[in-house]
Amino acid sequence: MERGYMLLLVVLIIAIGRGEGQLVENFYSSSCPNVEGIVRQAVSTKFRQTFTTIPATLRLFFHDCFVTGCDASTMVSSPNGDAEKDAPDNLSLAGDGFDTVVKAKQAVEAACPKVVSCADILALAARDVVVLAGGPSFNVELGRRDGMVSQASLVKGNLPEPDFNLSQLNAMFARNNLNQIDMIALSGAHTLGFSHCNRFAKRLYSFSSSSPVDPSLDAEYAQQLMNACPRNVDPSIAIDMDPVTSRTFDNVYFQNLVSGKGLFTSDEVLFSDPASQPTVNDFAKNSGNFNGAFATAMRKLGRVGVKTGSQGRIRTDCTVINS
Ligand code: HEM
Ligand SMILES: *[C@@H]1O[C@H](CO)[C@@H](O)[C@H](O)[C@H]1NC(C)=O
Ligand SMILES: CC(=O)N[C@H]1CO[C@H](CO)[C@@H](O)[C@@H]1O
Repeated sequence: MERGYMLLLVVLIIAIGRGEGQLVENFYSSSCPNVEGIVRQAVSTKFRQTFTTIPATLRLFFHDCFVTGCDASTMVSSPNGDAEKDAPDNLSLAGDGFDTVVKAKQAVEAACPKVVSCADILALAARDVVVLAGGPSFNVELGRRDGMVSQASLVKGNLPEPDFNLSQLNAMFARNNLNQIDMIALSGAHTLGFSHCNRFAKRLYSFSSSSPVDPSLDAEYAQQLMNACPRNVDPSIAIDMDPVTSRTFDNVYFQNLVSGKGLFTSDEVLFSDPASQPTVNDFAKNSGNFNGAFATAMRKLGRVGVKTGSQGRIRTDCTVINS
């Protein structure tokens, strides 16, 4: 038998033997060979229109994967207003992330109709925005199918809250096969993007009966936050999560944690809890270690709850479940 076929056969046997759908990097090599370039092009066009493309797309991928798996269920719009994106956390999912995937899907459909899932396009776009912001590149595994369910009620309890402590964070990430190092690396996504004031106001004004301001916050940073987010501030006001290099994907997020400038409790606790502090110190000092851990964790995140083979479907319109 020819060598190539032999190899293919071995790969097939291994895949079948595992008995579960596996993602592979070259899933579309014959059905849509240019898919990566097409998505990259659409993402960079969108990025030239607005920087928000970057944080919005990255966060959309995270939310999609943590709620019923990486199946683009978060992309769906419901006429009744009860899809995943309609859950209270929606307010903060910036429209530009959805638009990025819609645009990329249109470009992909023009070249290879009904072949590439919205879930895979979102996974590729999430990698591409990290690269555009100066972060590490990595290969994206493909072969996800799009989910058939998108319900607001499924969001609650599946996304971490900004007041979580280390054990709560670890528990929620562990449910998604992500360990503490993955969790810390992925939290580094907060090197980009915005948060609305209400997500951390408690740390400034009503932390505890003995101390209204969270003592783990650097005093100067706390004052800066109070200036940007006075009590009863307009709820649409949002501030940079990385006060130093908000538009660059870098390890400054971890340096901020070391100096008491983590915006959420869930950020700062990564440094203040001795169980995670060594990893934060490592990532703060060594951007290569952070980049490597982030790339590894993003690939693991992309495997969460995926539908493969005959499960789910390939949507033609990412926002319509049965399209
Ligand atoms: C570790 C637990 C996490 C918590 C508690 C958390 C919580 C939050 C909150 C509350 C916001 C602000 C939303 C707003 O007010 O607009 C936010 C923003 C953001 N999060 Fe997370 N997050 C976590 C992990 C992640 C992960 C794993 C990623 C991606 C890999 C991510 C990516 C982002 C991005 C990029 C933004 C900025 C969004 C924008 O500017 O549009 N987060 N996160
Ligand atoms: C974290 O929070 C949970 C829930 O509030 C609590 O039961 C647990 O004791 C906390 N753990 C630490 C280390 O503070
Ligand atoms: C932009 C958007 O879809 N907002 C909705 C978010 O969810 C609340 C209810 O939780 C709706 O009232 C908003 O219309």
